[in-house]
Amino acid sequence: MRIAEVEARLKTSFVGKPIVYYPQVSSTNEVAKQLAREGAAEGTVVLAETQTSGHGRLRRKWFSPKGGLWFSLILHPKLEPTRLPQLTFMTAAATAKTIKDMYGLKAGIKWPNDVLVNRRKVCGILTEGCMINGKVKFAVVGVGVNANINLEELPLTVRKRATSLKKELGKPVSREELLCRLLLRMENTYLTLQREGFSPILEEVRSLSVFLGERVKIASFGECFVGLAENLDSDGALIVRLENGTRRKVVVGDLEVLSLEP
Ligand code: BT5
Repeated sequence: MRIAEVEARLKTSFVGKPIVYYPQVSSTNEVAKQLAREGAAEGTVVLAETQTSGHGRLRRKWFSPKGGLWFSLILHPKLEPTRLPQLTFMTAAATAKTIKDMYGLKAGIKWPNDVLVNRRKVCGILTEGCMINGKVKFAVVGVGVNANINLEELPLTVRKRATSLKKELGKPVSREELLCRLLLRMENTYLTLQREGFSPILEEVRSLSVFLGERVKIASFGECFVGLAENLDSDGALIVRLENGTRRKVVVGDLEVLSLEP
C-alpha cells in the first residue's frame, strides 16, 4: 500500500487522520484498541498488509493474506452500548455502495456484517466497543475487504463462499483508491448517523439487502431455525417469520440465505 498516495488523495476531514501503517500485525482491531486506550484521536485508522490473527465474531478466524484491505477505524460515537451494531450497518452500507459505484459490481449486504458480491463474501466487518461506567468510551470498526487476494490462499471451506474484487473484475484494483473512497463514504455515513440517527442508515441497509424477503436459515445461541426474513426493526434486529406463522426477533446470529447458497 502506498500510504503517501492515500494521504495525498484522501478527502476526509478526520477519518484516516492519521493512518497508522504496519506491514504485519496480529489484528488491526487489537492494535487499534490499544492505541485508543492510549488516547488515539477519533478517525485514526490502523492498516496492515497482513494479519497473523485476524478475527471475526466469536473469535472466528479471518484469513488475511497479502493483497487485501485490512484496517480498523477508531470512533468515539455518541451511542448507547446496545446501539454499537449501528456502526457495523453503517460500514456495510458504505462498503457495498463504494463497491457498486467504483466497479459496477452487484454488491449487497447480508445481515448482520457481510458484504457479498455475486452471493459470495467479499467483506466482513467487526465492531468492538470499550465501555466505561455503562458508556461507550470508544469503538473500533474492523473492515476486511478481499481486494486483490488470491482465493487459493483461503482454506477450501472458506473459499467456497468467498470472493475478491480481483476475481470478480478479472484484474486487480487500486487499493489506494478503494481505501480513499471507502474512508470518505464511512465518514459521511458516520456523520449522518451522529446527526440524524439510525433511520437513514437503516433505509440504505434495507435497499442494499440481499436477505430481506428471502428464505433464511438462522443460527443464534446454538439454535437453528428456518423462516422468511421479513424486515429489520428500528435497531437493526432481524424479524423472521417462522414456518408456523409466528414472528421472531433475532438480535445476534448468523444468517444463510437459502436461495443464495453458492
Ligand atoms: C466477520 O466475522 O466477517 C468479520 C471479519 C472482520 C475482519 C477485519 S480485517 C481488519 C480487522 N481486524 C480483525 O482482526 N478483524 C477485522 P464473521 O461474521 O464471524 O465471519 C467469520 C467467517 O468468515 C469465518 O469463520 C470464515 O468462514 C469466513 N472468512 C474468513 N476469512 C475470510 C475471508 N478473507 N474472506 C471471506 N470469508 C472469510
